[in-house]
Amino acid sequence: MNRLILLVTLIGFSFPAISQSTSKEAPPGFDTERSDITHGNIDTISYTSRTVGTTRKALIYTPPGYTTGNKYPVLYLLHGIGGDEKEWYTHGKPQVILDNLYAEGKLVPMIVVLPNGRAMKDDRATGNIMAPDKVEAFATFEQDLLNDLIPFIEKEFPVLADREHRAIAGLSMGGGQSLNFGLGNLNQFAWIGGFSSAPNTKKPELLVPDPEAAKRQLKLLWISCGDKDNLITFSKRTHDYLNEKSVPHIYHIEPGVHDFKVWKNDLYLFSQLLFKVGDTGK
Ligand code: FER
Repeated sequence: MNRLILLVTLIGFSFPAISQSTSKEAPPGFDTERSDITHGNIDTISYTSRTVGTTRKALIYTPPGYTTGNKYPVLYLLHGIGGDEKEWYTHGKPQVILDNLYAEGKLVPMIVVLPNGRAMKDDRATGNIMAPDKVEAFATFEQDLLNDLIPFIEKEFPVLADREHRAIAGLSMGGGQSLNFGLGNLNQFAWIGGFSSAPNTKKPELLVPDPEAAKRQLKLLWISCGDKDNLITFSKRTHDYLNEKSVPHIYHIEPGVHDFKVWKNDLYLFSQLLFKVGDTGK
């Protein structure tokens, strides 16, 4: 049985075809900090970027019970056009959402890296965030991620450094980056999520030029969007193409607009799927 189908069956979504729409919503309190559980830890790290020629910052979340005696899979979680490495932390409280999920035994222990996806010398979200050089820097981040940040994380932290233990996901511009970089580097990423992906998302034929390779290599391809988000066309066209080429994926449309209510819910759902069927051999 195809592992994606098995996965989807196990987590309780119905699976009528190659993909399905879902209407799952996180329960009340999923993003409320609890004092009765153990918490993970958030730190800031700095790495040398040969791509940009500067020292760059990222946040890193290590899970409750983290120990350097274990090795962890890694999720790279990317921000949007108006954000930086702190955007998820400030507006999305991923550490609270994930702490609560760990307390319920619903997550595989993983490290989450929150990079700055605007790979240029001044990588702050100031001035005209739509300026061409700033938008271009979101594409340049592919090189920074692959050649600078990932090697740094793998040198400094106890991580499982293979594609089946590496995930990439993000919101909006970060969703487009995740689909572009993930699907463009299937030798590096087996778990890919685009939340409300922006117009930087490559056209489907460029994004997945070899559907058979994608079918073989993907463990999870998640595409989600709010139903009232004007950017939904970019998710929909990707979903339509994947369906046409029979590439398994989850297409999650939920009530909402282009905001963190949707993205927090996406993180809640997506994170629970990660790294759960990747260890069975291949
Ligand atoms: C655009 C509309 C939205 C665009 C980018 C965005 C580069 C990104 C939005 C976000 O990250 O929230 O035309 O062009």
